[in-house]
Amino acid sequence: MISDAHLQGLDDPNQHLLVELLDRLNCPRVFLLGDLFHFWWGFPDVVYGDFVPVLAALHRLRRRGTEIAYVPGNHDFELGPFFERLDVQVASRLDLEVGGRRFVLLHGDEADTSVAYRLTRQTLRGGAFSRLMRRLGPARAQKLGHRLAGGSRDHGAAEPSERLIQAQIQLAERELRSADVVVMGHSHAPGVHHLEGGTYVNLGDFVRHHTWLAVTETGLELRQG
Ligand SMILES: [Mn+2]
Repeated sequence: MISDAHLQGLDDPNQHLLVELLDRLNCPRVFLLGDLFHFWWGFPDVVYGDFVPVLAALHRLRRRGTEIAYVPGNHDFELGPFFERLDVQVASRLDLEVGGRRFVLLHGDEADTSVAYRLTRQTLRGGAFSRLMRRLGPARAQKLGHRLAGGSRDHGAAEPSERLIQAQIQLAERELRSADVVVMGHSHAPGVHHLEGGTYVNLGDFVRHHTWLAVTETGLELRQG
C-alpha cells in the first residue's frame, strides 16, 4: 500500500523512485491510497506526459498479474476514465479481508472536518467546478489544478499538523469498531498505532519519507524506499 507521492513532473526524483519500487514489487495486489499525483484531473483518452513513467510502471505491474486498486485522494479528480482503461479499480474506500483480518483502506482526508476544508472540498467536487475544468481542457485544467494544489516543490516537507494527526486517530477508532486494521495516508505522518479496537497504520508519504506498507503473512511492515 502506497500513497501521497504528490508527483509533479518528469524531473521529479520521486517519480523515478516510485517507478523503481513498482517495478520490483512481486505481490498479488497493490493498493494506491490517494494523492499519487500533486494534481490529476482525468479526461477520457488524455495521457499526461508528466506522468508517463509511473503510468507505464502501473501498466507493467498490471500485466505481471498484480491487481491494482486506487482510492482517490483530495488531489485526485476524475480518475475513473483513464485508470479503468489501465484495468485499475477506482473506489472511494475499500473494505476487504486479508488473511482473516478485516481491513479498511481510506485516503484519510475524511478526518478533516474543519469548515474551511469542507467548503473547499464541496466546491472542488461540485458540478460548477467540474464544468469549468471541462471547458478549460486538459492542459489548462492541469495548470489551474496545480496552482490550487500549491505548486511548491517542497510540498510535503512541512510537518503535519497535530490536529490532523489526532483527527485521523479518532477516525481510525471509529472505523475499528467494525474492522481490525485501518490504513490511510494524507497526513504524511508515517506510523503504526496500536489502538484499543485494532491497528491503525498511516502510510506516511512518498515525497520525503518514502514509506509504504507491506502486508505479509507475518504481519504489517511499514517499509522505507
Ligand atoms: Mn491528501
